[in-house]
Amino acid sequence: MDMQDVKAALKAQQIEVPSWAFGNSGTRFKVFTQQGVPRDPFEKVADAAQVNRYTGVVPRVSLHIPWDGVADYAELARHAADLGVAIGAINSNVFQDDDYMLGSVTHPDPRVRRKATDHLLACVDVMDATGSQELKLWFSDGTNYPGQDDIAARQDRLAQSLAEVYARLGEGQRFLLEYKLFEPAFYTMDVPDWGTAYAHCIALGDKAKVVVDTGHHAPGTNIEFIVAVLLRAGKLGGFDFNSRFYADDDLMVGSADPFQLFRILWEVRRGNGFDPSLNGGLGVSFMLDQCHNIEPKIPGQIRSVMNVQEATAKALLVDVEAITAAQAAGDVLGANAALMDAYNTDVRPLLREVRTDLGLDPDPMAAYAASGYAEKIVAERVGGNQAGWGA
Ligand code: RM4
Ligand code: MN
Repeated sequence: MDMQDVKAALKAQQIEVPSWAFGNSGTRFKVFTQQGVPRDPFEKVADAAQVNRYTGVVPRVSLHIPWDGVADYAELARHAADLGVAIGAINSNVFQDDDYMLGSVTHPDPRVRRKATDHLLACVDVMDATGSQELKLWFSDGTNYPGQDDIAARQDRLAQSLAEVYARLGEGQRFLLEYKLFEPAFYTMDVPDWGTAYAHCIALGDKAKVVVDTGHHAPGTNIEFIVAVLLRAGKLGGFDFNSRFYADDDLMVGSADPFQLFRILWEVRRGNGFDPSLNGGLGVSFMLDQCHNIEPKIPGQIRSVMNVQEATAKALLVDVEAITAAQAAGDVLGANAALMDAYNTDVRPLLREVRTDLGLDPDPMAAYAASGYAEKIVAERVGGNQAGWGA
């Protein structure tokens, strides 16, 4: 790739930010409040638009329903468009109702399963109203104790619900099935790994893809291997990017292990995953799913977007001819060096150029800090209830 192509690819990359990252968050021990935090979905979208304003590569914001429930979703979509962004993935939530203690779509009681599936169908209505093209399905369903429920029967219930939701998807819409190893269920999760998600998606068809949340694996898991395999199978729908040191930490992407992020994005490039025409024109979605518990939220998102861009730039700088030749020749050290040369390149000057070309300030963090927006929202957002994770 010559430098012009690398720059063009960086300008074309789209990263999506989560609405919930702008609200207050914390751990089960304490949620810390911050001044100026949004009080409703309209304010969350406004903050997401700031991330786009200073990075130029964040055209969409994901919603979480019912956290982002509004009376008129078309109005929310218009509000987003006025601010230069659009509504991205609709994230369903079947994990915060008392009825879901023993599961949602896999619950032993058909009444609860009906209620959960109805929520998923209602999320497709929100997609229709907002122009969103993807539904993200994450299930907290599972069991805590051996013998608690029939593992295979729960898979049947899951398959049934997914089939109903799949049938409801319109033209140009898809769902992304997310897996997670453990938590909140500690013995079995009903969608614990990419294999289970893949099996359900394969059974349904092209509109069902797997989403890889980077925080949802066992320590030491080779995530880039999963990415390569899913891309090869045409089943990688997207990412929920975040970083983890221990469990599902939801820290800023690229902060705990930037080398892992690079390795993932290299496999994306190798598997043609940056091609927007992939997956019937829906491509691979590069979404963030994180929380900013102690850092300011908008700068936290800007930093995260920059981290993804830096890792992407390094992946784009890998000399494909050199690595391919080394691989073919069995030159282990040469192939590894081709990868490491790219990783060890300082791509910050290149990204500053990309931003300048786009008419942006080359330093998004400084530009946002100087804009006065942070002070403005602290002064204006007085009263009301601050949005918070789970509220
Ligand atoms: C889950 C999963 C989902 C996210 C929720 C908040 O662990 O990662 O993608 O919507 O958390
Ligand atoms: Mn996620």
